[in-house]
Amino acid sequence: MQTTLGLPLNFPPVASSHGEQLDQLTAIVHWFMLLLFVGWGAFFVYCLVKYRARPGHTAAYLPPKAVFTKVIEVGVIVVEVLLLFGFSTPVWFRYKNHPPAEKDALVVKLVAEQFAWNFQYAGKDGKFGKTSEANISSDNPLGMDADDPDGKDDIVTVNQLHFPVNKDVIVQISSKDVIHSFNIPVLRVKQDAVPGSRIPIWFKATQPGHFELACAQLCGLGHYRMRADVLIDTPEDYAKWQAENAPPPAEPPTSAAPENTHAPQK
Ligand SMILES: [Cu+2]
Repeated sequence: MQTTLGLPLNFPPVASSHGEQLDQLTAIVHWFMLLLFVGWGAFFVYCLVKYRARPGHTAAYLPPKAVFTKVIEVGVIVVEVLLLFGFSTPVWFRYKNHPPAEKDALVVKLVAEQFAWNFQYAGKDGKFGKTSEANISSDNPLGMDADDPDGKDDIVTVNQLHFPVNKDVIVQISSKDVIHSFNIPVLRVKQDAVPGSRIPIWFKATQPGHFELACAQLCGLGHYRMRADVLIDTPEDYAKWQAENAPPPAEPPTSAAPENTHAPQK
């Protein structure tokens, strides 16, 4: 069984650079909570025995005057403040205050919908094609603008997120209909997809592999099947995937009357 800081938390494997720290934080919180649980439990049993009903002993409904309990209460507050500001906040800020630069990262746009994940990659030119609600249809779930030259080389996938290992990835998350939640357990990332907002989340994978993205927000009847394949590729495999999935180059404009060299002779 996998342990973290001596606790059998048995998390899924970690495949992101910040995941280890979050796991350690979870373990620290669990240790403190275990301490608190045992401490308060023992105190509770002590009170049950000491103040039990017995002859010659009547219950007094007065606030406690003991200094000991006050010390414990202050102790709990100190520990909780320490947990929040000493451990959680620094770990959170270290992750959230340092987004990678967009120019050095792979940026992917994501539009969630009932019940699928639509990804858009900028393609070779590094520019995302325009999208518009007006263009959305069953075979154009992102509403890509067919006339926009920036979008000609964009790669669009459904329920398939590819990215290279050891590279910063920024996913800009949005939703078409209701609130969904982008959750990749092995990367320790989770972010709500909110209609009308574009929320960035970032991570760097530390190992290649095939993992799962699952919606973590009950979003309707088909919620259970709202999942996607997460494929963390080696740089070579990613380049190969990109090349294989790039849309074919636009056909060069043909002249008004093309010469037909294969026309049957009359
Ligand atoms: Cu969902």
